[in-house]
Parts: sequence; structure tokens; C-alpha cells
Amino acid sequence: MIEQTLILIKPDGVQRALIGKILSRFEDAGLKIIGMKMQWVDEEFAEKHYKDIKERYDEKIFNNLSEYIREGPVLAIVLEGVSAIPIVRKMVGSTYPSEAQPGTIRGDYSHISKEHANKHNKKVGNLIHASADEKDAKHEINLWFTKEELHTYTRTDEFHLV
Ligand code: IDP
Ligand code: MG
Repeated sequence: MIEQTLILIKPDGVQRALIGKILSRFEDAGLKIIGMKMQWVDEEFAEKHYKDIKERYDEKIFNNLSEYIREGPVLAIVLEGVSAIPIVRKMVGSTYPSEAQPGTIRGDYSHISKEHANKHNKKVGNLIHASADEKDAKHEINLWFTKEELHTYTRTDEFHLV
């Protein structure tokens, strides 16, 4: 099934100049970029984007995450492709860089551990966000993009992808 999913290159990914490398991986895997913008996140927007995090984690982790995502501009991208949601999650890798497999974006470009981050109240600088499932993807795409900001076009290699 053709799916759409939202990714964010978080402030550390932008500041470390990893935008090109990260986007290449998705383009190379045949995922189509159908929307893209650079934006600062404010507190209210962070809460909307991470609406379930307060229930899943404690207040301290949420505040830390909210600060992290507001450290600098983020790049928001909508990717489209067959089974895009789970494929992109696999390419992104585990939440905690120290646990993320080599070959994944988080595994290849970051290494902080959850324990270290929590002990020193540091961010888990894991470079990228990706929608977890269909419900989150829908919510996040609607939050970040209007219909007019999402584009339809054909990639020249598209016949290889189906
Ligand atoms: P995900 O980004 O892999 O989907 P989630 O559990 O949805 O992981 O958590 C959202 C974000 O919250 C993570 O990407 C990370 O930046 C931050 N986070 C998660 N757990 C911790 C933690 O234990 N300490 C600090 N930050 C955390
Ligand atoms: Mg998540």
C-alpha cells in the first residue's frame, strides 16, 4: 500500500549539516519527497506534535525533548512510497543511538545512550523523527502541512518501484 509519512530532521541534524546525507538515503530507497519545509518549533507546537509523549514518559523527559526540538530550525519532510511508514522507521533505527543498528541513520551518525542522557539531563540527540504508525502519520502530516504544500509528480524511476 502506498503510504505517506512525516520525518523531521531535528535541530542537531540540521546543525551537523546532515540534511543532504539523510535525504539521499530516502531518495535512494525510492521514497518520494512530496513536501518539505524548514521551520522553528514553539512550545505549543511541540506539544501538538508530541501529543502522546507526556503520557508515555515523565514530565522531565518531555521538557527535555521540547527544549531539544526548539534548539534550532527543523526540516519537515513528507515521504511517499510503498509501506513508507515502517520502512522509514527501519531506516531511522532505534530511539536511543547507542542501541541503533549500524546502517540506520541514528546508528551511523549518533551514539549517545539513554542512561547517559538521563543521568546528565541531556537530550537524546538522535537527529531525526519519523511517524510511528498510520495514525501518527496522519496526525503529523496534517499538523505540519496543508494540502497545497503536498505535491504530486512522477519520479523517472517510478516504474521500478511497484
Ligand atoms: P522515537 O523518536 O524513536 O519514535 P519516542 O519514544 O517516540 O521515540 O520518543 C520521542 C523522542 O523523545 C525521542 O526521539 C527522543 O528524542 C526523546 N526521548 C525518548 N526517550 C528519552 C529518554 O529516555 N531521555 C531523553 N529523551 C528521550
Ligand atoms: Mg515516536
